[in-house]
Amino acid sequence: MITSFHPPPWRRPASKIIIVLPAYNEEENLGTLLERIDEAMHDDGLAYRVVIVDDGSSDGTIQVAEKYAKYIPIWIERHNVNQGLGATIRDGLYVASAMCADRDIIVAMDADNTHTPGLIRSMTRLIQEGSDVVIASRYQHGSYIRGVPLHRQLLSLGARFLFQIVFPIHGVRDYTCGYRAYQGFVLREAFQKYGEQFINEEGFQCMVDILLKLRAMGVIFREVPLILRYDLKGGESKMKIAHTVFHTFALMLRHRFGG
Ligand SMILES: Nc1nc2c(ncn2[C@@H]2O[C@H](COP(=O)(O)OP(=O)(O)O)[C@@H](O)[C@H]2O)c(=O)[nH]1
Ligand SMILES: [Mg+2]
Repeated sequence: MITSFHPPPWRRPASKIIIVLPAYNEEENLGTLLERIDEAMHDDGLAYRVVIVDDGSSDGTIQVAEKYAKYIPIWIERHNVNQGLGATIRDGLYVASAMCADRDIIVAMDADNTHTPGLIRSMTRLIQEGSDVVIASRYQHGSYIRGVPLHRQLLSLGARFLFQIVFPIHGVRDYTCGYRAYQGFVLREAFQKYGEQFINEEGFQCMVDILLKLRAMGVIFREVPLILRYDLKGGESKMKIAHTVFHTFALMLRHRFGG
């Protein structure tokens, strides 16, 4: 006898990927990146959407985003004036966590076309296997870095060792890379716990700050080896080095000694 099956009542819709792109004057890079993201998602059969936060760009970033919104589900957030990476990542992650369903995964990456979109597959896989946050890491066996100036490599390496000593996090070596996947509900819980203070660092040091706050929530972290194609980057890096180093130290002291 053939029994007819019902869809199980507990089964929730499959994961969707929400990709957050903080963009400041990325006209040159954004279009190519969106095409590469779309191909990677299509290859993997993953349902996805993109959240672009334009941080008061003075070039054609918005026009590029609008052009691709005809083909790809893109949500565009705009800052009228430049507010820095911290506020931009905060708004992008907030919008993404507000729109995500229970099993959705949020991926943040640079909009400068240096982060390889094909990695989203293994990052989301690890989330589905039980991690809460997955970092694309320069310090895992199999990572490959092309075109990053030596002084930038040394800075990231310095941050790595310092933070591993002062704030060891099981599973984390790369504290500063912005390419990460988050279990959507974990971000939602973080916004509930910390409110606006979840991401309150203005500059690039927000990346470390986010990790330290999630660490305090007992989140499970893992890493995948990053392929970083800095050689594909159009235009200059927007990181203000001295400013970021100073604020990263200040942040470390604040987390260590409170206040
Ligand atoms: N919102 C915002 N985003 C920024 C700013 N500066 C850089 N970004 C974005 O942050 C990401 C990282 O900047 P990027 O120049 O790639 O830094 P690098 O790769 O570390 O040299 C990119 O997606 C930039 O568009 C800024 O002032 N505001
Ligand atoms: Mg970059």
